Amino acid sequence: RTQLLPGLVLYPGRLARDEQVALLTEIRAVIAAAPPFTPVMPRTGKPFSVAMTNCGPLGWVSDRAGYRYQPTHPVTGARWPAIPERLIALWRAVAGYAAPPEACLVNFYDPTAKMGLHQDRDEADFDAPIVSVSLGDTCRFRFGGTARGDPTRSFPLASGDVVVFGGPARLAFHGVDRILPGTSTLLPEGGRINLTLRRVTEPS
Ligand code: MD3
Ligand code: FE
Repeated sequence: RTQLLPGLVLYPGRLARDEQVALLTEIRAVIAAAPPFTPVMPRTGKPFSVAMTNCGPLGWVSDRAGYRYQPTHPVTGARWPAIPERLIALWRAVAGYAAPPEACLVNFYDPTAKMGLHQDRDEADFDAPIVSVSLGDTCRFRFGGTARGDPTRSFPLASGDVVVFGGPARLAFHGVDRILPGTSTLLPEGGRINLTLRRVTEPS
């Protein structure tokens, strides 16, 4: 593990290839139950370039009404499928937070997709970290401070890398500049999948 910045801990290659393959099989089952949807920006309705789905009791959605967590899929109306046990185990191993994750947001990047600089602040609990798992092509990830104008750094995130964003990093601005096509053979279709494990509600 490498502490890159205060609160930002990188576990390069935390998942071996066979673990990535097993996790991918579980994510395929999540997709079958909860098909990826294209969220749109609040008010403007501009579509994201990233497709998304979720597993867990709550899932993150965005539409013209705003960003929020909800228990059901915005298109099918079904409850989100369960978070695979191997992701719960990963959370237990790296999050340093007793309560289990409530949401796992699954982001799908085609080779042209990107995610602009943003903060994740739709959760009621900022004490819990966010745990990120990358699968497939490497991306250039950008990470700054808690104010939009703060200086940023970028670093690659490769398949099997796990990052924990806690403490002062939890409310930092971050985004994905670009996908580096052809950098992984994990996904036959190419592109990148990112999973983020999150607490959403205040611990009771
Ligand atoms: C730092 N996802 O889903 S993962 C997101 O690669 C998101 O799909 C990116 O940003 C992706 O919101 C980045 C790394 C990440 C996730 C959440 C964070 C970094 C974070 C929350 C706070 C600080
Ligand atoms: Fe984010």
